[in-house]
Amino acid sequence: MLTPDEQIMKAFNDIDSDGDGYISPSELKAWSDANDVDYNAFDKIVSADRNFDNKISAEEWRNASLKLVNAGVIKFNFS
Ligand SMILES: [Ca+2]
Ligand SMILES: [Ca+2]
Repeated sequence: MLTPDEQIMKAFNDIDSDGDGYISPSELKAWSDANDVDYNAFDKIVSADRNFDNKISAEEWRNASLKLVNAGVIKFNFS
């Protein structure tokens, strides 16, 4: 069983499909569609792109999604 933190970072690597170390909105949308996740649930994560470069770094991803996971808004199901 992975910890929430490990799941979040595994998700980051999955979603970063081009492997550039950042999640783009289009990568997040593609992953949400493929995994039957509501893209709108990630609104807060997209807006967590604090330097507004349209790329979500691992740190931006981790901080925002950990809050959402803890609040029960999103859930990752990696074993
Ligand atoms: Ca990427
Ligand atoms: Ca950013």
